[in-house]
Amino acid sequence: MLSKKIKINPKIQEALENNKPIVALESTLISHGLPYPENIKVAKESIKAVEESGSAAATIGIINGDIIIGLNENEIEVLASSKNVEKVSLHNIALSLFYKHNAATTVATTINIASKIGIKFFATGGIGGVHLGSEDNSDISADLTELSRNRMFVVSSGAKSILDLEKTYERLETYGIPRVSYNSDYMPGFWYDETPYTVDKNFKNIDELANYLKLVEEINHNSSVLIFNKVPKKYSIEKNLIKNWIIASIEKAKKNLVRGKDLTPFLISEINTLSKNKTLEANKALIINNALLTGKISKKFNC
Ligand code: PSU
Ligand code: MN
Repeated sequence: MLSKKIKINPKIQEALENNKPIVALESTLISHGLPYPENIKVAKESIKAVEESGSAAATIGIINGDIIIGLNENEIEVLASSKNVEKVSLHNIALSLFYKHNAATTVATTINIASKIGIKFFATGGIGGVHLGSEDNSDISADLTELSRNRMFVVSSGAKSILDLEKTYERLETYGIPRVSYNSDYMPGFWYDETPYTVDKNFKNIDELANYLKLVEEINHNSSVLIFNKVPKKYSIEKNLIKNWIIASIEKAKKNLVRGKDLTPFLISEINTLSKNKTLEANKALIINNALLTGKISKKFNC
């Protein structure tokens, strides 16, 4: 039986009961990844993109200690605009429920919750991964462990550019997580379109990709599958430009003693400023684009 702490939106309940395609969306990118009011627009446009493709969109978050599957407009507004929204991963989610907080779910917690109720697809911007300097600070996102523990079909533009992408790529392989893509030979770098790391398979056709995912399900593969979708060309930023912004913002984070779960939101926001919002525009575009692709794949998968 599902916990009373999990509240499912009637629209999503109906889709679950009738075996309709559903795409989960996360809320950390709303509360901690994008500034207000752009975050609300992106949240709404992502839902719209999923629905236009014929799937139901379930944005997941925590309101007053209840896990909501399918946040409504008011609830999205709360998570987008309140100052005291927690960022919850697996280590702190139960505390947040216990103390009845408002909280945003990361990739890790969204996957964990969505798979409990049988949602198979999830769209995000960029996953968390192995941070630069992990040899010293051991900062590795729980997104990776949760991807390894639940079978979810996850569309992203790779791992966030601020990370050690080579180590992240290798870690995915260690955990047995297939790294496939839609229309690119390499893993994308979030704000830029190509890293040097080759994908396990570049699918050029959604039918074939959906059929492959059916096989993954049929063999009861234990981990998630990562489906990479690069940032739309028009928004892709030159890698070397980004590199300088990353170095500068990591320096600033060190000076200000920003660590742990505050690090990723701090770096993203610093880099948005340094790039005069070029990275913000790329981030917005890729999130909506990923939602659209996920909706299409999940619809095909369901046929
Ligand atoms: N994708 C975005 N922006 C974000 C995130 C993803 O475009 O802010 C969030 C996700 O929720 C992801 C989190 O789980 O960043 C990673 O945080 P950390 O590095 O602390 O694990
Ligand atoms: Mn971390």
